Formats: sequence, structure tokens, C-alpha cells
Amino acid sequence: MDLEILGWRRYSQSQKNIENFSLENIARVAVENRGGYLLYSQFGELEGIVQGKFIKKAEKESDYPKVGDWVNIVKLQGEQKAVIESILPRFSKLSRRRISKDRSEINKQQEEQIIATNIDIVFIMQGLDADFSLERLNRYMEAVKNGGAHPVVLLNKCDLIKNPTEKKADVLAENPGGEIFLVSAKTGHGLAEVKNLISEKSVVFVGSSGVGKSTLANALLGIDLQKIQEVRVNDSKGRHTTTKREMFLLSSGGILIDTPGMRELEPWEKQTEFAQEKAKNNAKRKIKNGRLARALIKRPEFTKDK
Ligand SMILES: Nc1nc2c(ncn2[C@@H]2O[C@H](COP(=O)(O)OP(=O)(O)OP(=O)(O)O)[C@@H](O)[C@H]2O)c(=O)[nH]1
Ligand SMILES: [Mg+2]
Repeated sequence: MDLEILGWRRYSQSQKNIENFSLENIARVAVENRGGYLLYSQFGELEGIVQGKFIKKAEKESDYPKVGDWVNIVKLQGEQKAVIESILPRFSKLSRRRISKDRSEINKQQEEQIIATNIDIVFIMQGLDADFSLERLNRYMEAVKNGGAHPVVLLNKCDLIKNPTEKKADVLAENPGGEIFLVSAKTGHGLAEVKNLISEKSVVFVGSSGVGKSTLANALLGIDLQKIQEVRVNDSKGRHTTTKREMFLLSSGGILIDTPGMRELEPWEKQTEFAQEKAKNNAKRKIKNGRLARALIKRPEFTKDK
């Protein structure tokens, strides 16, 4: 696999002092799945491993390799495996605020979750069936801009409603000068424009489950590489068909990352100290209330069968 088709030229142009890198020791993270990595490299596909030294240095989740990252590797002799030594600087990232559900992890409340890195365009996708929400779209826009990538809105399933242009006008009114496209992954409407925009760039698709991210990815790839599923008829939501973030290479030179559906993308970096403090206190109070409830249950007069 040539590093050029993985987007190395665009990446290296964005960085200083990168000329002396030995390309043999460079790979791009194509899949991240529960601590396992698939890398694309000059040696083809490699299983990426992070080891003691790397783990020791990593202070937080975002210090680990993410899809889109360029990494320094040492390939293991005679195996399609490589040790990931370090991550090259990220020129952009798409992050969201991960709210920990584990009550014992108060300090992780505001952890940054990175969806993808080194991306030129984030395609924010909404379905024109029942998924459309201007407020949600605005939160996505903010998150994308915070991370240094360029947002483009794709209003998909335009085949399903009568006046899709009205919806486009609504989005445009809120985002003057924004790039907004009406598309249909099913009929192919607007696909050529999307392809043109991608060109040789690295792009990522984000949006709720069932909006058609994988269908559009398949249409652009020209083959059904991605699994899709019928949406539930009653609420038009999908069933979380895509389960991991994964990179695909377009024959035209572009790099496309498909992601599992997510309803919200709460901006990470614009969090105020006040909001962080409030979240922390809420979590503490919840734990306290939980303890209190458990203590009451233990008392005989509060148990049900007495
Ligand atoms: N009518 C219509 N249906 C579409 C269009 N695009 C996608 N669909 C349908 O929407 C459903 C969900 O599509 P997916 O591509 O799996 O959606 P997704 O966004 O990848 O969903 P997750 O992987 O769960 O995040 C499928 O039944 C598709 O056939 C479109 O443009 N028009
Ligand atoms: Mg999908």
C-alpha cells in the first residue's frame, strides 16, 4: 500500500520537519476497536500493538492512537504486526465530550473522546425523514470547527420528502455561507458533488444511526463493503449497524471514514469551567443519594417484605 493513497502527501505538507521520516516506519490507523488497531502501511495491513512504554506515557484516552492517526511503527519480523511507537502530530481532530456512566469515575466525567483525526472534511449527515434537527446540527457544527476540520452538511434521503430545498434553506439561514448538500444515497442524487468535494482528502461521516452514512459510503466506494440495515419503520431510527470507526480508500484517491451512529456530538473544547464543576457536583450528589437509598433499604422498615 502506497502511503500516497493513504493521504501522506497532504498530511506531510501540513507538517514541518517531516522530510527525514523513514516511510517504512510510518502507518495510518484504519480501525480502532477496543484497544486493537488495524494499520495501513507500505507492508499492507498490519495489526498494531501498543506496549508498556507507550501505555506508561499515555495520561489520558486521547493519547492513544485513533482512526486517522499517522503513527511511527516498528514492524515485527515475519509477521503482519507492528509496535506503535508514537503518534505524529494531529492537524485536526473530531472530538466529543464523553459522559461517563460509571458513578465511580467522577474525574472522568469530562473525558475527551476522539472520533477521528487528521481529517479535512467532516460530513455532518442528517436524514430528511425524521432525523432532521437544526439545534443538533448546530452542536455538530461547533464541535467540528473546534477540532480544526471543515464541516459540510449532507441532508440525506431527499427522495423521501416533498420540499427538501426548504430544509436546505433553513440550514443555510442558520449557517450563512455554509456548505449544504441535498443528497440521496439511494437514488444517487448529489453524489457526484460529494465525490468532487472529497477528491484526495480525508473525510469522515458522522450523524445519528440510520441516516445513511454507510449507504452513502458504499455508493461512493462503488461496492457494498459496508453492512447496512433497514431502519425501523415506526421511528425511522436505524439499529446501529456500523459498530466501529473504519477507514476506506476511494479509487479516486480519497480516504473515507465511516462511524457508528451517534445521536449527539457535544462539543468538547468549549466546556466552561462552570459547567465542568456543575457536572462534577451532580455526579457527587448522585453517588451520595445512591448511598443514602441503599442505607435506607437495609433498614427493616424500608424493606418490601416486612
Ligand atoms: N429512502 C432512502 N433510504 C436511504 C437513503 N440512504 C440510506 N437509506 C436507508 O436507510 C437505512 C439505514 O442506512 P445505513 O446506511 O445503514 O445508516 P447508517 O447511518 O450507516 O447507520 P449506523 O451504521 O447504524 O450508524 C437503510 O435501510 C438504507 O437503505 C436514502 O437516500 N434514501
Ligand atoms: Mg453505518
